[in-house]
Amino acid sequence: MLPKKAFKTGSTAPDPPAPGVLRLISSRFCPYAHRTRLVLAAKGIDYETVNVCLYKKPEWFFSINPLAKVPTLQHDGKVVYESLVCNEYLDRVFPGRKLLPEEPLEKARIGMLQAVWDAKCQPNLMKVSMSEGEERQKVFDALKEGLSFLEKHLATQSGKSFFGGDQPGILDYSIWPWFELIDLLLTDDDVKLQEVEFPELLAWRAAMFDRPEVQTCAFDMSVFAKYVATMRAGNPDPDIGLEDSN
Ligand SMILES: N[C@@H](CCC(=O)N[C@@H](CS)C(=O)NCC(=O)O)C(=O)O
Repeated sequence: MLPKKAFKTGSTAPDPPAPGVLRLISSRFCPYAHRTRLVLAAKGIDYETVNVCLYKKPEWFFSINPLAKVPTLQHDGKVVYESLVCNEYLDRVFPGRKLLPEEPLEKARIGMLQAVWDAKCQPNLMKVSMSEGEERQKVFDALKEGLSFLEKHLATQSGKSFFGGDQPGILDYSIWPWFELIDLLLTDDDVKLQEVEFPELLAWRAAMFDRPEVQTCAFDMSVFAKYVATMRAGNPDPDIGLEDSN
């Protein structure tokens, strides 16, 4: 039985996954790993989890993934890492609902929105939560500029709630972890997303919250907040909330 607590520097590597078993090397509070957990849940794929501590990385992790980052998948002797690569691999290899569009232009559109998210939204969202005063307002404006591309795309989808259409697709899951955390990241009133500016995106967020796969994977916000407090105190605790577990 694999422990829930994170493997740390000096730990013995767990045995490789048994044949046919998919393993996710993860970290409980990582939004990138969360992307992959969402895809696994959406497609109904069985898997086991090995949590690693990213502040005191186990040495053996580097021999599986040279970057030693999560998420990393192990599957029948193969290794796949980088969240978007993992998600595409899972979508292609496993049966279940297809999350990536087949149609080339549709696939290109999703890829371009992902690039906008990566360049203009995700970094600014993190910066807003860490900056103050004028600088924070500047970063918030840059974030809103990025988000307006997503807003416009949703507005062109005539009646479809998700970037994937009637159901969430690969992009919905890859941007969701940050939207789930948005109330922790954008705490003050002057940096809240307003209904009048982002009606589509806020409706999308509400629709995502209703999805069973999103609910299954949801972060426990009170534990997440405690984790953030340990980070801010300079001593991140990847096992917070697991005091009674192994
Ligand atoms: N581009 C990577 C980023 C993954 C990532 O940065 N994960 C963090 C945890 S949230 C990590 O593994 N950090 C360890 C490190 O940067 O060395 C992906 O999409 O998978």
